[in-house]
Amino acid sequence: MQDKPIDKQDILKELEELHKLDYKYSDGRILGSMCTEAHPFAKEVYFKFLDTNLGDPGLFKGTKHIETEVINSIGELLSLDEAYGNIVTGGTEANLMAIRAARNHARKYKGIVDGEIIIPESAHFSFKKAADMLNLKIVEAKLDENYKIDVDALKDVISDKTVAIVAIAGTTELGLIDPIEEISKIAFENNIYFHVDAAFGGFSIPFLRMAGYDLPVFDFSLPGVCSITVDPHKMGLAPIPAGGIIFRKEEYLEVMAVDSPYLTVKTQSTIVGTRLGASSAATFAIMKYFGKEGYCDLAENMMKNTRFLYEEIIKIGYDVVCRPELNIIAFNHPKMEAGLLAEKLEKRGWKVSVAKCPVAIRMVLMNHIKMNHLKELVEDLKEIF
Ligand code: 0PR
Repeated sequence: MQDKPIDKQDILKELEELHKLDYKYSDGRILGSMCTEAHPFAKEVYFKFLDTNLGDPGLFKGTKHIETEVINSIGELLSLDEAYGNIVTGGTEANLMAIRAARNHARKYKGIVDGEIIIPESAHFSFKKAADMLNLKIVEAKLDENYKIDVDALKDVISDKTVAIVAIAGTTELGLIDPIEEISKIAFENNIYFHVDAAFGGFSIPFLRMAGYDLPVFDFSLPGVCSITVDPHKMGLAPIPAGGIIFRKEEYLEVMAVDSPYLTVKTQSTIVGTRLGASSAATFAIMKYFGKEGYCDLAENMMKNTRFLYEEIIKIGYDVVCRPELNIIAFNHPKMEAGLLAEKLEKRGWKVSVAKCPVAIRMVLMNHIKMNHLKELVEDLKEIF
């Protein structure tokens, strides 16, 4: 740090120069991100609540009420009358809280000490972080030929050390939904904690179902489901950071509670202490602003774009990995390696990512990708072919 204060204008100039190095969602070139530009109204509200701290909710009673309302609204979307949980920094923290709740619950009620979690091969890497931090062993459940959890293989790996089973509603690489209803039954019968990671799909599957899309149930209407991750900062159009963790019962928060004697509340279950109220306020605002109708339109629009690109890609001759269930498309050139294809696209300005399972170009069609961008992309894909 320099000794003397610097003029605001000079600081801003330096920051703007650096900001220019960032890609902008509005250019329509970011095809490998699950985040998008937050809605301007959500950003406005976020700014107003920047100084609120949900780590000490007795000081910020209004903002705590807002968080509770948001959790209840998301809970209602997920078929839960009374929801418990928090708005956190993202899917990673939400998954970490879920696995911590499962581990502590199993320790308290079943006496399991060296616990294991069963996650699909398609699970987001946040579960590896959670297992590492919580000292749990990861047991992978194999996928079937459709890249979804193979339910029989899952049954085979359940043991008396299993503290949680995880399934995904909107996988990171392919946007697929695991057979959650079947897994819920297995978890329920075996009295095992079942967490659904709907970080990506949670803000679109319920709305697509309302709009008549034939997508499976993944929520608390299934009795085995104990918690769900749903991220407002992905398909919810809330500003980063906004993740959501919803629990079926309060006892899952209670088993994580530690004493916080000098605060205005006497226990705390979240991982983070001082935490943003702005994320809750912005999520509250955007959910009210869109309503179910607004989110239905958004989700349907992204699916229409996905269908358009999917059909065009097939017409050109690329091999698609699977029929998209949500707004993610993965495909390969019949003769060109995915890495090389990604490089060629990158040279033309497209920021794509390469999926690992299976290796393929992966495109996430978020709200910042409009039809004009897709038409340009199709032209480039034709030329490269
Ligand atoms: N669960 C699922 C199913 C996810 O896809 C992700 C993130 C997480 C949990 C973790 O969420 P947070 O990153 O909010 O903690 N999926 C994306 C990914 O890792 C996140 C992302 C977003 C990556 C924007 C790149 C990017 O530009 O691929």
